[in-house]
Amino acid sequence: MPVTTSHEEPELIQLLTPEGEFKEHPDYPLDISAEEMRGLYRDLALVRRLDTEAVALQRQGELGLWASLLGQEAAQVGSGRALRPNDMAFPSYREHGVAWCRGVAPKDLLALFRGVTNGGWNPDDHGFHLYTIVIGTQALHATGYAMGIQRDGALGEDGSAVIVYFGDGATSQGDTNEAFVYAAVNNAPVVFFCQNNQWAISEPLERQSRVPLYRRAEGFGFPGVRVDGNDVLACLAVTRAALHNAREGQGPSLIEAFTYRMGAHTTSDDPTRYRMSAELEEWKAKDPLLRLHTFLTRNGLADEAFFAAVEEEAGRLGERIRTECRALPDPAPLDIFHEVYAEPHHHIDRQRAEFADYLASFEGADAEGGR
Ligand SMILES: Cc1ncc(C[n+]2csc(CCOP(=O)(O)OP(=O)(O)O)c2C)c(N)n1
Ligand SMILES: [Mg+2]
Repeated sequence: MPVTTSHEEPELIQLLTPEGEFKEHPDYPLDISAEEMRGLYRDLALVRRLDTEAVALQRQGELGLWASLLGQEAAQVGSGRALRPNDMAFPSYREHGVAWCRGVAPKDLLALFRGVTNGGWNPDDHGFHLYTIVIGTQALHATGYAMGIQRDGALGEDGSAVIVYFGDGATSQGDTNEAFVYAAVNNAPVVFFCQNNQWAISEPLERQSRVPLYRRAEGFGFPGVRVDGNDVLACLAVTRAALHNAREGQGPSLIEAFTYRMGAHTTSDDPTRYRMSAELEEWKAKDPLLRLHTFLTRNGLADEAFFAAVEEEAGRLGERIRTECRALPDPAPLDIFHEVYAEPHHHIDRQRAEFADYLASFEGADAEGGR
């Protein structure tokens, strides 16, 4: 890993420039067909559409909240498509693009943000764990899971590796740093994938670190690399290499995907209160979809008919999302107490009884809290 001192510009791994030109990188040769590249474009366009629809549904009162991935599509699709079926991903709350790559149905993501489920999907069915709101905690879960893989002897070419997603703000959290220590000393097969979107709600990156985030890894004793998070090809190549190394028993690594949160932190936030619009304009020019569109077009790898078909598919997806979201069934009020713990627990039992009494105090209520 090249070591940069703080006065030098950090190296940014990039295969596709913002202008859509492909540049080889000696450390990250990319083995990819034209069809796979078109597939990546389709993923990017469809997850952007999923996100746009979800923001609109929240504005219409159909969702309680939404955390937009706008601008981070390439970081998520590139890394998500680098995963193999038997790898396990641990997301935070913004990884809708990774969820998409892991085959989680959009309506299952929406159910969580509509408040009609406590989970949404079975992690084992998708190799994609449940969303985590508590910042950084999933880094420990992922590290523990990776140590389990190691102890099961499930490494090697056909084995499994783990990837964990978190933000720039999460690098200041104790859990994340503890996970770094544990992963390092145990040589755990885990890839720490930090989407540095420059903001932690209203806190800018300068409030998190005096050194580029990827260089934190060095102090913990594992490699760190900064990749252009708006370049889907570079994200794919760098994550593939990191997962390969993890599977081969070379231990953890940190990928800092340098990107930008183009939207609000969540639909409850107003970023115009704390950041300049010039910053947004600068990042618009680095749009992850646009550069792949330019590259595919210029090199004759995709034609107008292809892009029109993707657009049409996005329209159908949007319609499906709107219909499915509105059709999501409301749970009975007491369902919230189910599956909090695997075993019965007296605190939960007491809370359920109290809540049931409260619900029963309404006229016409039934025993399950329904009306
Ligand atoms: C332990 C903990 N502290 C504080 C919060 C409140 N909180 C929610 S999101 C967030 C910012 C996280 O920023 P970052 O890690 O950069 O991720 P991003 O939202 O930018 O994807 C904070 C502080 C929380 N959810 N958990
Ligand atoms: Mg952030």
